[in-house]
Amino acid sequence: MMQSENNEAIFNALEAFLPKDAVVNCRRFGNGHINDTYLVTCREGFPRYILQRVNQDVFQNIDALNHNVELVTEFLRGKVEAQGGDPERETVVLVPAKDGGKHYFDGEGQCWRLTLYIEDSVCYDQVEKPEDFYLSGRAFGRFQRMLADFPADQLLETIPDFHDTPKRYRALERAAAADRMGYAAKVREELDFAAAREADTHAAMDMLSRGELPLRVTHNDTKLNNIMFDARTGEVLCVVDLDTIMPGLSIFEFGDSIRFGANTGAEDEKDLSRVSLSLELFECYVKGFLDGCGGSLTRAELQMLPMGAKLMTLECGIRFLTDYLEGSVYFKTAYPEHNLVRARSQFALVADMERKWDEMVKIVEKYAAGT
Ligand code: GN1
Ligand code: MG
Repeated sequence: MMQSENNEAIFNALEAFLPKDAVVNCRRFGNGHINDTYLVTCREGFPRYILQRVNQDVFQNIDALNHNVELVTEFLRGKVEAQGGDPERETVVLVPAKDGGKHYFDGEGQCWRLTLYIEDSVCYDQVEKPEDFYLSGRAFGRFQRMLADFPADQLLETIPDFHDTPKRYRALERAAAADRMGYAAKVREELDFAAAREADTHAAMDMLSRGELPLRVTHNDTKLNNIMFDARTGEVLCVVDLDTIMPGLSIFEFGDSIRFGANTGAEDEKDLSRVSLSLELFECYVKGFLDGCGGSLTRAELQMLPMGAKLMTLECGIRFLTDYLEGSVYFKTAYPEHNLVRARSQFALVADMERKWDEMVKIVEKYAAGT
């Protein structure tokens, strides 16, 4: 019945939530780099579910994480209900365990959660239709607006300094100096690429500390594949992957989507000639995000959107490279060089953004003028 590794732990976790004989099948699901995710099919009379084991190497303060996820899902449910929407399709619904808790810790201290699977939904790892990218931008813009009155003071910082780009760069320098795996010499070119942009890494954080960019409540992982589309209507249903909702910057929200979705190649593209910034997709997303934000962005935020895209791409490359140097202990990898391949693809995209900088700025100006 089970097709995955460590069946016993999975089975045991499922039993904490569901009747003993309910589950028919459980298989790996999605392409997340952090948690273990499974699609659970049950016998008739039950919906399908998503089971996740939360990665506690990454989320070291698991109680803070669970606190946030429970708070955020409740909050979003209230919002969707108030708008007359269907919370079971338009929000992530945590299924309580038999003991009443919304997260379950097994005997080994592993943390599990069960959520409803959204039927007739689809998510994309790459943009198939530009229109979908527009819709995802609008959805993330709206999502940010929806979180505007979230009680930020109740939100715990699950991963401190998550998008603090200068700190991410310093972590890379430390990893290169320690050179645990002996890879540093081989990635000299990549290290030089990052070093040449060290000054850039400060651009957003400096503005934040000077009060020139507002701190908002943000999703912080705005990849296209964290949006579920309705398979029948093509509309956006739901934003998923709520683990990193924390105070953050809108320009990074925008930027991470561009990094992932407006790349003509994959995040882990080996053939760098396929990696580039699609200005067409960039424009779709700008339009969508600004429509979704509905005039809530400040002039400084608007002006910094292109920099948000560059910084998120640079930062992600820095993170992949750091993890490579440290022996790939953070991101899931499919082969030994995977993180290096990812880092190179991110840096190639940064370089292309630099080539297309003036066009990016012009596109943003065109749409910002109308807000
Ligand atoms: C991770 O879990 P996933 O794949 O949605 C990572 C993001 C990175 C992303 C790169 C908690 O997201 O920050 O941008 O990989 N999440 C965490 O694809 O580190
Ligand atoms: Mg995800």
